[in-house]
Amino acid sequence: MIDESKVQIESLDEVVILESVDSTNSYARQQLGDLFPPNRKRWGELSLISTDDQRSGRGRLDRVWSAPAGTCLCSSFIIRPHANPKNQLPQESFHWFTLLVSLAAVQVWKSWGIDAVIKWPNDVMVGGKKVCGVLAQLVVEPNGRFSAVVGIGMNLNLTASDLPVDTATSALVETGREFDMEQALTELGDTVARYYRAFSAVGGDASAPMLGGLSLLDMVRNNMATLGQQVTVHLPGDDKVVGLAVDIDDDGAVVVRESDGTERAWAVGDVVHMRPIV
Ligand code: BT5
Repeated sequence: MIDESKVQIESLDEVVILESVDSTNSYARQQLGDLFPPNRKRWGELSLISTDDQRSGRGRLDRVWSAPAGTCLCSSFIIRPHANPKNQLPQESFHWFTLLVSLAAVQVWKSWGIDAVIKWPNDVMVGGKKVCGVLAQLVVEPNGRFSAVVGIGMNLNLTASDLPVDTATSALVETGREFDMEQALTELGDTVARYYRAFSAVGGDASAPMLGGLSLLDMVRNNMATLGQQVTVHLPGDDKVVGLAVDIDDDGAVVVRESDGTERAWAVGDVVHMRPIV
């Protein structure tokens, strides 16, 4: 169980720790669907719900996210730009939240001395294996305002035998040491808050310089393993496109150059999987 008293994140409006839950994303979406406005208002502009015992976690396309209780830090950020009258983030920029949270997680892992990278569209990888998955969902609140719930599972203290799939790894497996859940959560919360506020301050323009003069897009490009890789883009209905991942565009879509030189951008919603060709 995460000790709530050890989690102080000044930059967030609310931090709620649950002893266990089916899914932090579902829980967060229910909160935003509450018909009584004060129950939604309590979440302010940026809040966090976390547990280390998630019983029915989900990934994209209803895939399963799983880990034994006590090993994986499962969190959902509730993002409600409309709660702040000064926030000008347009709804079209919300699709950047997946990469923004992935980038924040990468920075946290790097601060622990672990060489983590983003794999487009929603994974954080270490040594070619997955350590975090991110799931962003758009929510329309009962008053018609748009919010987002961005969930992230962080594999901290799974042992080798706890790993649910052979494409997964954890901080414990990679370093041989245990990680403090409360500290990890504090670092993640603070980093996401910093990026979110910087991104809001530039009006959701991913190409605009923000932290240290770098744009969100620059930071994503600099931490993205996918670029320069030969990939197979798996589309719904068994269709596939093979090519070189050459860039991330202003909308966060991956640009793939096929063998005839054609370049096409693929948005996350179009793609079932994208796998490197090894
Ligand atoms: C994701 O989906 O990777 C997004 C996962 C988001 C999980 C968080 S936890 C908090 C919040 N609440 C939720 O209910 N969800 C979010 P996707 O790209 O579709 O990948 C899913 C695939 O990852 C599965 O099909 C497995 O192959 C693999 N997988 C499942 N559990 C894993 C784990 N613990 N570590 C690494 N890979 C895992």
